[in-house]
Amino acid sequence: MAEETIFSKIIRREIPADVVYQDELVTAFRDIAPKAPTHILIIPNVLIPTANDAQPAHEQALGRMITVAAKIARDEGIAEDGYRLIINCNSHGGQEVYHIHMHLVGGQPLGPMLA
Ligand code: DGP
Repeated sequence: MAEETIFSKIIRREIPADVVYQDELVTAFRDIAPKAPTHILIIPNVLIPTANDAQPAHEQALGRMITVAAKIARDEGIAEDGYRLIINCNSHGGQEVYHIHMHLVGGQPLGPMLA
């Protein structure tokens, strides 16, 4: 069994976070240390530690993360100019929190890499 992270507490609303979207599969909230005017994390409600742990049974939640990202981008007014979706995996990928998450970053032109 993978160990819960602080993100499980955010899903259950046990600690404060600026949650912008939640449904039965995913939760989205503003990053605590934004690297762009819009920086939102989209996570599955089920604990999947890294991209390496993704299973066929997770495909609905993982797919929902992208459709929700697109909805949030529209809501934030950044869809037309564009944005970046990033999933970091393990140490070389720069992953700090071991509950898979998609960064939605935008609101300004982005450099070659930003996460
Ligand atoms: P990564 O390096 O891909 O694992 O990114 C983890 C991100 O999670 C990082 O941008 C900061 C954010 N983060 C970490 N702890 C918290 C928290 O307690 N609340 C919120 N809103 N964001 C957090």
